[in-house]
Amino acid sequence: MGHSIVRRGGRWSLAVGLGVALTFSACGGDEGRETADGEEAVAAGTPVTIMNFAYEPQELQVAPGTKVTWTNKDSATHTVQDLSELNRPISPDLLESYSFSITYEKPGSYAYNCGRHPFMTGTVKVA
Ligand SMILES: [Cu+2]
Repeated sequence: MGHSIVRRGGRWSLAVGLGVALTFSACGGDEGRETADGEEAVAAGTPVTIMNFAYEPQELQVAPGTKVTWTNKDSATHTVQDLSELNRPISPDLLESYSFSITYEKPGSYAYNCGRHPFMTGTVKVA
């Protein structure tokens, strides 16, 4: 007989504190379009991946009014620290799989970096 272990293999259903809903970003699909049913679409918007201590893409061009969403895929904790005239407060610490978004309303060039690793830099160009 033995016993069977039921595994929910292949299904990523991680619940974290802070009310952050994780989407299934580990399963391919760089579109950031897979929205979890009924939940706030954290991954919606133009995605930037934080990986290997770098932002990818490092430079991003979007239209005004675009929401840009960073998702940390490193095991290290990172942040998104706006360095532009927006004077946005720095993001919370982004643990692995956490996301953070900024909506850019006006045309311009918006630099940011990681508050923990200032050598990690990126730019959002809004035009
Ligand atoms: Cu960092």
